[in-house]
Amino acid sequence: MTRIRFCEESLVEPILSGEARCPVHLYSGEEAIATGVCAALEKQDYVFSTHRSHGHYLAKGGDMAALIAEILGKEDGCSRGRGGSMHLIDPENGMMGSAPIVAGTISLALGAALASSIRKDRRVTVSFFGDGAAGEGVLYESLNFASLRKLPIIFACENNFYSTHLHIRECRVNDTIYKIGTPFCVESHRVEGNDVLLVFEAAKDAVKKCRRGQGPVFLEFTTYRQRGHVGPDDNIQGAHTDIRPQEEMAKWLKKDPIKKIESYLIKNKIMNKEEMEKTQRQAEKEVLEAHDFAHKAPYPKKGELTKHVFKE
Ligand SMILES: Cc1ncc(C[n+]2csc(CCOP(=O)(O)OP(=O)(O)O)c2C)c(N)n1
Ligand SMILES: [Mg+2]
Repeated sequence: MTRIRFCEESLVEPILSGEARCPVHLYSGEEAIATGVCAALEKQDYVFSTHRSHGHYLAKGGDMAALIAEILGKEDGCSRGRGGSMHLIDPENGMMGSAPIVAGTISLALGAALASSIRKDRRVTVSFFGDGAAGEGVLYESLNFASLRKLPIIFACENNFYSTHLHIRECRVNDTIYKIGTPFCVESHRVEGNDVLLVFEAAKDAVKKCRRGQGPVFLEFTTYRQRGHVGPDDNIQGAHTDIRPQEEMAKWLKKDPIKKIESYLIKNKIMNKEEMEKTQRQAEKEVLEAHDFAHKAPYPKKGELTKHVFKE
C-alpha cells in the first residue's frame, strides 16, 4: 500500500509540469483494495483493470520502473510507451491489461475465466471496475453468463461514490451496488474497502470458492479517491478545485487505508514505528529509482509509433 501511495504521489509533479502527457488517474486512497485482493491471488491468476489501474498493476507484481516509463511515454514502458497510464499490462505476472472504456475489460475478464474453466487450469480471474461500470449493460450480461457457467471470476467493484464528477445518487436510486448480483444468483457482498484486512478476508473466501468451481463472486468495496478524477485535482475550466463537499472529503481522509492498517499494526505490536519508516524508505528508494530509469529511457522512434499498436 505504501509503494502504491508513494508511486502515485510521485506522479503529481510530472502531471502538473506536463512531463506526463497522458491522462493519469491516481489511486491514492484506494490502495487497500488492489493490495488486499491481489494478496489473495497466486501469480498465475489473472487481473483486468480500468483507467485507474496503477494500483492493480503494482499489487499484481508489475514493475514500477516500467510503469513510470509507460506514463512518460518511453520505449521501456510496460506497453512500450504507446499506451500510457490507462493501458498497463504484465502478462508474466497475470496483469492482463487495463483499458479506459468504462466496463470495457469486464467481458475480456469473463473470456479469460471461460478459458480457464475449459482448460481446467484452476486460475481465478479478477475483474476490477468502478461504480460507473454498474451503469453499463455488459456488466449484467457478464454476471448472467458467469453464473450460468459457474466461472472462476471475481467481480471487484471499487465504489468510490463518483463517476468523474457525478455522485452515485445522481445516477442510481441507492448507493449500494453489490445487490445487482442477486438476480443472477451470484454470491455478493459489500466490504469496507479502506480496511485491507477485511478486503483480504473477503477476497480469500471468494478465491477459494472460485477454485472449487463455486464461482462467480461479486464484491463491492467502498472507498474514496483522495485526488481528482484525472490528475492530482479537478482542474475544471482552469480552477484547481474539487467539486466534492469539504466535509465529505475530510471524513474520508480520516479513514485513510494506510493510516488504518498502521494503527492496527502498532496497537497489536506487529510492527513498530522504526519498521514502518524502513518500509517507507524502501518505497521512496524504489520510486526514485523508477523515475530515474524512466527519465533516462528513450522515446519510441518517430517512424515506429504505430509499431506494436496494430497487429501486422
Ligand atoms: C464507455 C465510456 N463512457 C464514458 C467514459 C468517460 N469516462 C471516463 S472515466 C469515467 C468515470 C468512471 O467512473 P468509475 O467507473 O466509477 O471509476 P472511477 O473513475 O471512479 O475510479 C467516465 C464516465 C468512458 N471512458 N467510457
Ligand atoms: Mg467511481
